[in-house]
Amino acid sequence: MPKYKLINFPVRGRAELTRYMFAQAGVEYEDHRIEFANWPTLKPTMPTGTLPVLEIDGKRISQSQAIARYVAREFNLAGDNNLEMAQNEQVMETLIDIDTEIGPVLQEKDEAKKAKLRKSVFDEKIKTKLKYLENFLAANGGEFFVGKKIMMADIALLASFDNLRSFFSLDEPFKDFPKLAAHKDKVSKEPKIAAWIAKRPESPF
Ligand SMILES: N[C@@H](CCC(=O)N[C@@H](CS)C(=O)NCC(=O)O)C(=O)O
Repeated sequence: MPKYKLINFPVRGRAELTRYMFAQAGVEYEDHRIEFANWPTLKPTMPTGTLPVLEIDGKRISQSQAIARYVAREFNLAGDNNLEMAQNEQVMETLIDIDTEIGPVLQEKDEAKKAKLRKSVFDEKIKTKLKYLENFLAANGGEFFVGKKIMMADIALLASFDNLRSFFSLDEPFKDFPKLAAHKDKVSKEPKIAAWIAKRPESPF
């Protein structure tokens, strides 16, 4: 087994999906969290000047999606055949589309405009995409996004729920999507994932 070191800021953020998958796979890794104050010195040493970065026996891989998909493939969470892999990625890409919608909300500095934008982006853009996700889940029987077991797409929905809750200040972003809400609850109670949630460091997002 290679030696894994996951480098990120002291947040869940873009690294949390990978942390969940390490937990689900029961694989040891170093969860290396760097202080923001040390970032200017470290930035030039990272492959794309960003975090997260995963070191695999000392080889650095950048880009959170490349990292997550590598880890999923290594630990049999990416799909058992080419079609299942595409179905997992279909969910992943829809979640990225949702993340892309969050960007302008985070960048808006004026609090009044931000509140308005937050509501319109959620109601008019993100809900449409949540509905697509609910359809994918329903089409596969409602329990898992793909096949008959937990995979990357299922875990990614949990990570995205957390982002939506943090960045939209919504207690229940899946209020109008009962299948997604039930699915996210079920994944968060998977024993190894629940154990990680219970022991992980506190962070604002
Ligand atoms: N596409 C990249 C984006 C990475 C990214 O923007 N990371 C932010 C933190 S979430 C970062 O490193 N910011 C510090 C900087 O750009 O100097 C990924 O998914 O990993």
